[in-house]
Amino acid sequence: MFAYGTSKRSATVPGPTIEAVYGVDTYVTWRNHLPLHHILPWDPTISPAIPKHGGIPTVVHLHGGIHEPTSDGNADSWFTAGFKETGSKWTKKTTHYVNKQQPGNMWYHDHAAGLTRVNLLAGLLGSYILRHSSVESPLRLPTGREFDRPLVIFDRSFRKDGSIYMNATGNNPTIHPQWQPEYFGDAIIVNGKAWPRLTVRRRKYRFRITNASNARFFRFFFSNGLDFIVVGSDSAYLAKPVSTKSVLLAPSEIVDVLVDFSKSTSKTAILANNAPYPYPSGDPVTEENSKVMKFIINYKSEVDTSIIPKKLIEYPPAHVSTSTRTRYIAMFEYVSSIDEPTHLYINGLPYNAPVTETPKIGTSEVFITKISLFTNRIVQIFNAYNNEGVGSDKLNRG
Ligand SMILES: [Cu+2]
Repeated sequence: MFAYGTSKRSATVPGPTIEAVYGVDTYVTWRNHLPLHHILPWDPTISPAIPKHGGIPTVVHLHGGIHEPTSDGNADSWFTAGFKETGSKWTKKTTHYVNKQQPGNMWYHDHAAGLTRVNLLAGLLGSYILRHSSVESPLRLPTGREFDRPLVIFDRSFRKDGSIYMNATGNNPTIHPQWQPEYFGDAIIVNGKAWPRLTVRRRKYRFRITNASNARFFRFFFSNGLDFIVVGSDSAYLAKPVSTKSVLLAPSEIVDVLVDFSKSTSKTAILANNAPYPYPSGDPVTEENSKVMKFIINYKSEVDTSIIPKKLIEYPPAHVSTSTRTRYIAMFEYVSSIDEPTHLYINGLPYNAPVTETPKIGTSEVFITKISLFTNRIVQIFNAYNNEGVGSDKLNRG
């Protein structure tokens, strides 16, 4: 595995959860201690970062963070061990996250050009929570390490010896020998464990659930019919809680939910998944990937001072009338003669083409986006990593 941590011994997958406080800067010097050779197959034909002197390039992107472009983990800001070699956009060793946005959930992950797919699979990902106590305490949601927990969920396949397995043959082997636009693993992993269980008290909990899969959607539900009370989506709260029996989560999305185990009529509850893969018209889930996590619910009733508030946080709406411009963004997936994807372009241009869109900070614009699909695969690809790699990063480069 590749893992984030403050030392080799304490590194974990997912990496340590970074808890930031509104208005207090976070500075992180990310250092690269990755080995000389990758543990997973990668493809030299999709323009990955390839250092001249070897090593594995990496750079960290904080997904959902609002901060300066030089701290954003541009795909070309990669660096190798000891900062021996750096990508064309690399500027500095220490990233600066200002933490001046609304409280909510983000995640950090590798973002190196052409390698994000495999570096993430190898384990380079973790949660980042921004807290703002004067805004959040009045909500009286469940708090503290025991009752407010991040759940980072992804799918992986393993060899018998426990190492990660990834098929090394590309979908278009004559064009891209190893590149597969999607990865689906057999087992479901929560916070680094396959099908874990957690004993919970008969009360409300808050779970910040990140879908850190490369391509798998999850449609979560509880085997005993418990509700999810959704309070947030990605890095923002909803205006008011929404109660639902199932939650659909695309790759890279984060849902923030409350679960009230005092409402359970059974002793156990299984967090399950029934999203076909690829979503929505792929294979049905199997025994291995339909079960996510088991909760064992304590018998004893509890005093629970947390509440489900009537209102959460309302944000000012985006005003279309004050927008300065409308842009048309067409995303297109090209396929080979065997109907397998070969590459993705935006407005007919590849990622490394010169910048065409240069919106100004502080202005509002309308983007009309058209995604042309040969398969439903592209929705997942864009929702996952290439959206940042190709879409918003491209805009950031201006
Ligand atoms: Cu991301």
